[in-house]
Amino acid sequence: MRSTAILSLLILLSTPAWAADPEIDQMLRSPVGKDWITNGGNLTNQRYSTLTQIDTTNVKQLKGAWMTRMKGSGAAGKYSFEASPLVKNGIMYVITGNDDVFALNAKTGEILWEYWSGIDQKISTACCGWVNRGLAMDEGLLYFGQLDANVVALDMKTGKVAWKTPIEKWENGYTITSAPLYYEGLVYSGIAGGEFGVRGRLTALDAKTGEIKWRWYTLPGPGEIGSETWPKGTDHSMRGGATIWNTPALDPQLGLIYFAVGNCGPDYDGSMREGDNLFCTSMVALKAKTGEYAWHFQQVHHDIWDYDAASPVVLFDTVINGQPRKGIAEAGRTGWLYILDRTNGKPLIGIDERPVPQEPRQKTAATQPYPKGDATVPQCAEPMPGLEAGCIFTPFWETPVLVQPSGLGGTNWSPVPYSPDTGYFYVPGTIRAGSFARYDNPFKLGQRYVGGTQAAPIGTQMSGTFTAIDGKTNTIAWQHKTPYRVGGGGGSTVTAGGLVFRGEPDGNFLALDAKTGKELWRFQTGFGADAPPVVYEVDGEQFVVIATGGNQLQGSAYGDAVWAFSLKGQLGPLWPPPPPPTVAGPIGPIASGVDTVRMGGINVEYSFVPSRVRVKKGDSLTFLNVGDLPHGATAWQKAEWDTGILPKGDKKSITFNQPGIYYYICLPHPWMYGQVIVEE
Ligand SMILES: [Cu+2]
Repeated sequence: MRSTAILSLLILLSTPAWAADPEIDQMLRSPVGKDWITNGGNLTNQRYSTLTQIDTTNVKQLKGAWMTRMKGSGAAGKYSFEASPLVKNGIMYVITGNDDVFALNAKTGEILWEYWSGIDQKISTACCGWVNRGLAMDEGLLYFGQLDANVVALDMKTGKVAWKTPIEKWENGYTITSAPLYYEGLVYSGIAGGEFGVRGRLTALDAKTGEIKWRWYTLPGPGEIGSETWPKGTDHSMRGGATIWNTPALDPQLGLIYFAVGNCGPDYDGSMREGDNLFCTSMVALKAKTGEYAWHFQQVHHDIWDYDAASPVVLFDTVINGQPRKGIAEAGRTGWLYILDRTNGKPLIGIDERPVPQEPRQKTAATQPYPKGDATVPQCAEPMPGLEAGCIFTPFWETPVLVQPSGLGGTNWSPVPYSPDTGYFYVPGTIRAGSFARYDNPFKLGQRYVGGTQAAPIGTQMSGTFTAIDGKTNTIAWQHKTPYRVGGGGGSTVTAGGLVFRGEPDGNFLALDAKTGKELWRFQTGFGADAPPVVYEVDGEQFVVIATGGNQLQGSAYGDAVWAFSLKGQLGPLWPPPPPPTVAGPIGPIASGVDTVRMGGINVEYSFVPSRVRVKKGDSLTFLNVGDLPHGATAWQKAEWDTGILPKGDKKSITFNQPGIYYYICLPHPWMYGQVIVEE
């Protein structure tokens, strides 16, 4: 009896506090087959499917197998539908921009259960649209973060809440938009809020109970590793942003978890945060069980351009100079792919520190890392009248400077797949210049804390690139110019059938030859196809699925549809939705029945709210300055109306007697713009 008791005690002591799920853990370590059980396919985030039924020879026959609407969830202008659906044993799990979860029969699209999040519709701290990038699972539970900064677990069979753990409060600027990662009994979640003066962190929760096991702050406290890169004796690092926008990757052999960290806050004002500002805009490795620091690599020192590392890191194995190497890559908003050795964080192909232009008031870093190889987007802005045009790392102060890439691209949140067959990474990129200027922006809890602007001046051309980058050389294997910005939210997936699948913001879903880039198939889904697709198999039939519900930041057509395709599919394409803008100008819903436009509204100094208004001929609109700076509204191009410059608190009414569509700007701040539509 006694020895049995001791034995039981020993077993209890030797069992980790978390309970692992052997079947799922094994699948997470393996190549992706018939099921797609985590956001990036498996622990590598490669988004590479070994399924080969659909290949380069037969993809032309692909048609819609089913299309299911998510009952209106997330179907409005404030939302993006960017989640990768998960599939296990013939059941699909999808989460919408409202954090509502649906379980579907993956073969037929029939809805099996639904979870309505009921999140507070007053959440005001979602920087970039209401969005959820996906789920994680083990054998019994589904895991996800919500915009209200809770991590939630649902019973996979019923959709009932198993546990719910607050990580923070949305009122304090914190939101969750990334898909978590599950592995060996832990759920790892990032947190967003980099534009709200938050302190970024990775949180590890017990998968069974939701108990927080550890946190690793991306912003060091006094005396911690990296604290020497912040000004001594200040607490700027405590609100320095550095949030985690995407799903980590994990190497079980090395026992390390990897993730990318976003920009510093305040985004555009570095004047009070002298130093490199770790771990902003960095790739980081921690010990996966304990959260202990292992290594980091900073992509941009002392970031003042909002150059987040927002795309998920990708693990891959390669051979360089005859040596097998363990690699990790991440596509930055700088337009470069950063390729490192994942055992130690050192560059695998080469990254040079080069001197860059200086602006002493911004406390700019003396040098910046320049990866060897090719960038996927131009790194200088096209000149525009009246604006100084600069290149990557051109600094600025209060006079606007046009810089490309801006903070919305090269590669933003979109994932980047890797094919071990081609050795290529498939990198979406945004081309859009930003007019960068710094301004004073005192910190207030839960308010935007960005210290400047990077809006695209009205009339700026916006487009994109889709590039295959050779992982051995970091050079372009092939590249497509795309008519729209990509890289903001969509993404792609690659298969052993030799295909890259990717959506377009204009609703088209494409299949490309992974080796050559040749387009082999295209299908109009009827909604903005701005999510990364997923590949799976049920009853011997291979499917490709994509959420098509548009993207708030891209301006692609919103909706609530999930489309699945197969070789046996019977459904044809839908009518094309309105395409997204290719020239910068006011976007968003058109407000009717409004008599006031607030300048500097919703705590955004350089804004007109609402930015688009419809009035009747003869109506008046009052422009009211609720910002801190003087602003005006002046008709753009040939129209003849002008409020003049209005100091804080002042207002001026304009009567519209001529029907037409009018754009207007603020003359001192030409990146502020709005639209008035005057109807008969
Ligand atoms: Cu202004």
